[in-house]
Amino acid sequence: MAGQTNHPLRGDYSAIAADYTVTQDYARYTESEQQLWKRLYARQSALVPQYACDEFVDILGALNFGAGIPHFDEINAKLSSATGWALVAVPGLLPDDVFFTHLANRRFPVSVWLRTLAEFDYVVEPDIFHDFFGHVPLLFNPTFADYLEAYGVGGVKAKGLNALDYLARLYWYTVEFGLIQTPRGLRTYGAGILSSRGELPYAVNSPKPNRVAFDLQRVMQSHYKIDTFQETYFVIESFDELFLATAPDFTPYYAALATRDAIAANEVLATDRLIRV
Ligand code: HBI
Ligand code: FE
Repeated sequence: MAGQTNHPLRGDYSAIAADYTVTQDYARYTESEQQLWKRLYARQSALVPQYACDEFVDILGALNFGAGIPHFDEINAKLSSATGWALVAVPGLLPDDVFFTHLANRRFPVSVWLRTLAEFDYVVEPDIFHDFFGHVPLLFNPTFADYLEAYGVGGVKAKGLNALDYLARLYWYTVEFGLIQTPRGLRTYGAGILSSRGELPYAVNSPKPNRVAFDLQRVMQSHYKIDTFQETYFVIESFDELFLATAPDFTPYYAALATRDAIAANEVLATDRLIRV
């Protein structure tokens, strides 16, 4: 997303290392930020059991990071033994190539700053609450963790092929706004939904948005909106499906996609398999 923002970035980039990482500097969080974290966590963790996939809910419960802003070190001790991933502290949005290189090496960038109280319901750039609550639990799931690494590897490659837009759409419609079929019905695994009070019930239950069975090239062809609830969600059957679909080299897909028009965010194609709620 760093490539798509035209406003100045929110974070403090003055002390970054070459790979854009910073130290978390835990002492800088104020008491009111700790209170805000607890409120954000309490609200969102009460909602997710109805809307999130079991993999997410189970790990969230086990991690239990609602008592205060989490220490990256403590989560990393657990995460490294679970899937070999590590969280790295960053000031905020990163240039695409830097972001992809971290993912390709099983490092997940997490913003160090927390939104303000005025942004309780919505913040444009990813803050520590979005990154932690939305993304960290599924880094403990081995299949999802492998998918995210493969995504990063694909991203590094895509840069040289002028295909970053396609990859950004894939990230958006899976990692951020993906839905998944489960024995208990439709659920979400997307961090943008999981960290949003309003979009959780909308994405999972509202009759308004389109829900289309996941198809890799369809997703990579589809525009998205960053400032409204999504008009279309893509539904996977399992994390295995996601990992397998993204296992092949994308180079031939990019060649095919380059010959086609992009699909509008609200458009439904005759070839789409629609999922009703
Ligand atoms: N940087 N910190 C951070 N978090 C993101 O989610 C992120 C980013 N930089 C680029 C980026 N996302 C997008 O290009 C994705 O489409 C990959
Ligand atoms: Fe995110």
